[in-house]
Amino acid sequence: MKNNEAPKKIYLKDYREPSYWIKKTTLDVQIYDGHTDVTATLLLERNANDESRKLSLDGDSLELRGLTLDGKKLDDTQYVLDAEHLTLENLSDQHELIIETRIYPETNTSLEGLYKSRLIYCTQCEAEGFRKITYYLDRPDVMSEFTTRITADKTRCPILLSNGNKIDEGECANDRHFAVWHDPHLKPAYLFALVAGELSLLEDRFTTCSGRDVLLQIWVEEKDLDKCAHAMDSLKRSMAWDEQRYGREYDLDIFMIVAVDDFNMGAMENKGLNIFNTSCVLAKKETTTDAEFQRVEGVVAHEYFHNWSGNRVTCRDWFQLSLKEGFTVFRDAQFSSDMGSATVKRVEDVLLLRAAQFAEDAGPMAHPVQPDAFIEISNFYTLTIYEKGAEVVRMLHTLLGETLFRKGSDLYFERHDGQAVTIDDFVRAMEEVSGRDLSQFKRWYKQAGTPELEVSSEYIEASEEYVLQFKQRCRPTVECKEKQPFVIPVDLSLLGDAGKLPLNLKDQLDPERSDNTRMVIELTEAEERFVFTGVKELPAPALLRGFSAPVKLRYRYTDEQLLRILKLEDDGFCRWDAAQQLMIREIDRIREALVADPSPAISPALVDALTAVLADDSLDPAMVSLMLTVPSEKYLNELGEQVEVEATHHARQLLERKLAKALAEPLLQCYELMRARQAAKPYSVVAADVAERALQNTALHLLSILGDEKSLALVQQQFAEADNMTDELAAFKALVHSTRSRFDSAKTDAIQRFYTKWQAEALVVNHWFSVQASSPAPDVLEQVKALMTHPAFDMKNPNKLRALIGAFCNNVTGFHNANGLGYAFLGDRIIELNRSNPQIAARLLTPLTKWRRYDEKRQEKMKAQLERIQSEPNLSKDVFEVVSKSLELS
Ligand code: B3K
Ligand code: ZN
Repeated sequence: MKNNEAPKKIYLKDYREPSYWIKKTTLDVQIYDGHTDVTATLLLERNANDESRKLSLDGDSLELRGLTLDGKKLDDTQYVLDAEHLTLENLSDQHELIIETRIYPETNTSLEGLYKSRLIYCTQCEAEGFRKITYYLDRPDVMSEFTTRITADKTRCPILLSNGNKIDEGECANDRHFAVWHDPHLKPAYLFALVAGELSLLEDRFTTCSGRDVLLQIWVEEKDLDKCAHAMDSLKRSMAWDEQRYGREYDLDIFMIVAVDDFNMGAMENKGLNIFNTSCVLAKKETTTDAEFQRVEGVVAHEYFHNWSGNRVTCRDWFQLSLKEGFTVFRDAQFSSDMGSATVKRVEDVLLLRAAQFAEDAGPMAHPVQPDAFIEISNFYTLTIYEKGAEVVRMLHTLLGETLFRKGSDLYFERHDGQAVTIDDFVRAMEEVSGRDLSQFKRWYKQAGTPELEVSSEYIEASEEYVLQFKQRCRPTVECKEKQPFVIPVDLSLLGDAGKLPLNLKDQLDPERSDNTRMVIELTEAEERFVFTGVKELPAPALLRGFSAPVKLRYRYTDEQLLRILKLEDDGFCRWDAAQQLMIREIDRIREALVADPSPAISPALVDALTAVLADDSLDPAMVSLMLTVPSEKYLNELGEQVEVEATHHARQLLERKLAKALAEPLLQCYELMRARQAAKPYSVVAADVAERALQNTALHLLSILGDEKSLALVQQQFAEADNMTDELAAFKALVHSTRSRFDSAKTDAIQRFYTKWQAEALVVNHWFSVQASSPAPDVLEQVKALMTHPAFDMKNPNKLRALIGAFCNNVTGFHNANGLGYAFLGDRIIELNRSNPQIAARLLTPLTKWRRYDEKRQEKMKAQLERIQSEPNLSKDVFEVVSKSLELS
């Protein structure tokens, strides 16, 4: 996009069906060293619902070399070609159009369309990348039958893959060979994929519920073949789970996963040929942390589940993106809960929502789960579409219950199989099976922003009544100033001194959804009041159990009430949240006290409560670990109106120090116990073992803060002895992030050793970058700049960019250093990346977009960088949209 051109905004309200359908798409792809020639044969059929006889095909960065309509070559007076379209007019009802284009995968650094990752040719077409391969109706409602012939050099590209089943292969002249793939399922172009290169294979099989035999293949570079077992196992479990839980069976004879190093996101659900970032496939204990093992499992499942929620039933247009993404994230979250610990998974999801999605909702890129306008769709693969979208589906599940929800999803899949549909179609299926009117519920899709739920209570001892008063409000966002009330399911219970109290509502609710001591009430009004009767003592209300709605809850809990919830509530999320709230309070107190006292005391009640948590054998060690984890700076900074960079950092650091000191003894015991348990058995990633390592390493982190000889020795010992990456990385981080001078030489030594040991493992080297980039050291920016010149760094590889630049920009004290140099550094990188990889540039920009939340001086400096980026010539649509929205007057 040139600076003086206004970029076009696309609106949901302007949706129109295409003028033509593409019944069949036959691709002939000739890969040569340096360029690739693509011949696309399109069988066109006029859309009877549309009068136009004009066909405007999308194209981007293509070299048109020939156009043949029904066997006749067209000259350039017979079509119109501009930078984004190839247009033909006065067409008939049916045509065969042959388009010849030349493309340059070797120099395609955008990682969209056909590109080369190291030695492997691969594609990424979602959302609008297919138009970088050939001219096409590159929109998800145009579904076509694809046949793809790939021809390439036999030695350089022995493996040739595309969607569907291989129907032919053979040799050609000049040491070349070909393969022909046919996909019997109609699909939009965004699900097209092609891979060519030298790849090694892990193979397995799966028998579906109806007895069909499916070949499973994972293709990777040979050196990584020993890291595929976990992904294969995850795939088989996903296939079985989707049959059991959703009645969805796989539909081709082969399912392939290919791993490549250069990939803009985690993975892509192309029909029958998923392409993955290596970071979401490869796993083995020496090189992979537990969190990464779980991510591999989750992403493999997510992409596999898309085969139904996304591929068989796809989106009509990109405004419906959350139809497939929100639903599929919900499905993968259910899967992960079933495979591991449901509470831990829930807490992790809430952490992400609160620290990042709520921030998105409060920032300039805020948009509804179903956006109504965009400039560049790539900017809308957001936490709102994915995570909030999943929360919305989760609320539907809560409101309908498992049985009706399943009926609704069955109806949705059956009714719309093979179609490109909308979010309304999904909700309609849920309405039909439940008989509920979900029109108000749909506001979750239409209104952006995080609702704030203020709750107050009153206990009337004389009448034994307990009143809960709810007020919801949602701040205005660009697309909607006056928000209408949301439907908010509030899962709650009341805790007395000795445990749960029976719940009796004055105005009876559906008894099926409430048992005696727990119920889900549904808020629908801006203000509502619920009266519980027969309440014999002043209770502590456990509100939003399981985080039943993505809202900001405000209730003035007393410390005593939080401690009671922490002790007595059976919902793990609420217990954890009570611990978090106690810590947040403590941090607030410290921040205030610090003005007069450099070392304020912390509340003994908190220490006692955490001591009890540590001593409680009945608790899952993973929960203990989470409860001992002080809220992140990122989350703390979300809580107030204005971010107080230094004050929050210091108060948080102080709380950690004081807790470490006060809990030193039980922490050490716990650390040793977990280590001993681990030492007594072989490594495994079952939830119970992951939990023990999590607690061991949380304890190690806190102990390392003590900074004494003993803790240094402990960390060094773990670093030296670890036989798995979870433990090794935890120790490495403890060394590198230590602010104690006693750790200095061990730190330098560890940085050296870690790199020397792992230099051949790209994914481990990414940890090496990100641990250093997230260090609290005052000279972290200098270190990051130095690391950019390290031979292992590569500006073209998104994983490396995220590991070094991304980690630094999320390092609150480093990036937001008052000198503003962090901002200028990011500005430089964005300007560079705007040219090579606009998608990644726009994404890395996120921390700068939040400039309005900082003090005046920082605001000025952040804004200056945004303005500098905005004034760049040839700004990509991606970066333009984010920068201009950030600078718009609010
Ligand atoms: N559907 C892809 C994301 C594509 C992003 C394009 N910019 C991965 C996923 O959500 O499964
Ligand atoms: Zn997805």
